[in-house]
Amino acid sequence: MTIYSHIKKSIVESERLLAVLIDPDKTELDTIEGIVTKINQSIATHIFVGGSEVDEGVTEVIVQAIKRYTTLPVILFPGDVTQITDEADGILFLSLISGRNPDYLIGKHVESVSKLAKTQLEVLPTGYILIENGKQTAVERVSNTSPLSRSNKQHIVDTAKAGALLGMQLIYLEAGSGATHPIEPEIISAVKNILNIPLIVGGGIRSKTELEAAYKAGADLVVIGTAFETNQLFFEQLKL
Ligand code: 1GP
Repeated sequence: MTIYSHIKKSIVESERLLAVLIDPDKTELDTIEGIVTKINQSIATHIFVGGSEVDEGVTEVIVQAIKRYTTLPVILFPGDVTQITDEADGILFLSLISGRNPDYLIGKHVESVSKLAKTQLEVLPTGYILIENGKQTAVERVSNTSPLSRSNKQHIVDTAKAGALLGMQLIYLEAGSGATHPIEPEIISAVKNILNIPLIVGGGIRSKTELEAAYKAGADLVVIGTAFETNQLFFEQLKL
């Protein structure tokens, strides 16, 4: 079964999906075995690998190590073309549709084609929507784009709908890694109401309550990075 059909099947069966985000830039190679062992014992269903700024070659080595210790699907969540590696199972082919920088709407994608052609990666076209959160995020800085205002819900909904109409297979609502607040449940549910494709939500989720709130509002797959990085007990707390 493909990664995408598994995500869709999980939604039909009301299974909640959770991706742990590993940023190769912040992760030492010799800690991977311990991290992945904890992920295997947790409720996580996917591992995402990526970061806004990662040195060339580092992602490949980290993904190789992750794959050694898990059978969970490993999906690239790349900040740049240099993070593409055939060692993973799939790739979020992200179009930053909240921004107006052509490089992140189509430019990087064209650049990546010859690299992707040499891989077996499952490509998942994803409309990536950055929502303002009170502080500047790495995505904002690196992509040189502005996030959408969280007070203009209709604009966020219309952006997600436009992504779906363009043929995206997934929509990802992003508050930014380490965001002060997660995306508000009202925004998640407003977007979910108009979508018939899976909805990913991430950024700033640090507690089981916030995780549950995101699912309740309509998130199909939640992404958590910082909470796992800063609190190893977070894995255990999610089971309680
Ligand atoms: C960032 O959505 C992800 O791209 C995860 O964010 O690190 O805040 O969990 P956190």
